[in-house]
Amino acid sequence: MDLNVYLQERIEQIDAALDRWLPSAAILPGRLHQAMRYSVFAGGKRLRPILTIAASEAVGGHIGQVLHAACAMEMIHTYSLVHDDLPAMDDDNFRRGRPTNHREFDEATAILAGDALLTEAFRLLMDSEANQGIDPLRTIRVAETIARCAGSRGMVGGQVVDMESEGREVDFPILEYIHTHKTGALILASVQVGGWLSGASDDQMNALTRYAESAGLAFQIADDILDVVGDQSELGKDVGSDQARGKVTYPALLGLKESRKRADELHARAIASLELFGEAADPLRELARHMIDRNS
Ligand code: GRG
Repeated sequence: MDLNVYLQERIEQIDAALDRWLPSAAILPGRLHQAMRYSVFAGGKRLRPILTIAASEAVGGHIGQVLHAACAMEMIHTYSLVHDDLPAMDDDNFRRGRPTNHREFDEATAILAGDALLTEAFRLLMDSEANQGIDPLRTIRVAETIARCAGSRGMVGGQVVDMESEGREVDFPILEYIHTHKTGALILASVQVGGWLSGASDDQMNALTRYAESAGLAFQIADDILDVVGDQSELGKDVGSDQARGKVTYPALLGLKESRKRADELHARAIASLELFGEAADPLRELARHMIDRNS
């Protein structure tokens, strides 16, 4: 399969659906809706929604069963970036190659746009039309998983420990906690949701979970490496910011060479976990490579 063609097709489907489901800037409160759309349509890679769709395809499902959930994952991801960039957190000026939300609008609007994106994501997950034909228990399980992965036991928890660790000496278990929670939890949820909504068996769910855990951690190690060796214009954000903030990263603890080796090992583990799916998991296989070989 040609990954670029696959990505392009999926991105177009996801963007069209996001445009349909996000409130229009013509609806009150227009500025808030404009701010939500500003960050959602700022040119992200759409990795999480694509993983949801690819996981569904791996278990014999189709995009129509999971598109709403895929878009919800992207809304939650975007909210996390908007809040992460705020002055109270990373205080960043650029994201996805353009001014951050609070720079383009104002701080209160950015906070509320993030809040509204998170809330809208759960509305969409529960959308009665989008859930037609899906066992309601699966929908409940999906919402529960996403809430857990995004909350204090997942992404928010990872963010808090990351902030608490800035400028401190941190050991490997804490670094792994940060990475598996701040980044890994949402990637895990994205993959699991695709499987559940498309009727995956327990064996298939276990395999998808192993895949997502390995690929998610490899993705974050790649992100740490890019912060050291990446190109600012391709990344669309500042390079070297982790070190400047005294953040704990893989390259800081293990060095670049060992970090790359660890990412490769995790990639191999992710691929091995997909064996039972055959060709249907080719998109997931290609995505795992893409997640560590990327330059943005
Ligand atoms: C504020 C609750 C809260 C959480 C913030 C996601 C996050 C947690 C912080 C963003 C900072 C960061 C570098 C996190 C690591 C995860 C990561 C690599 C995010 C960027 O994801 P990409 O590369 O971004 O998929 P695009 O823009 O392509 O969607």
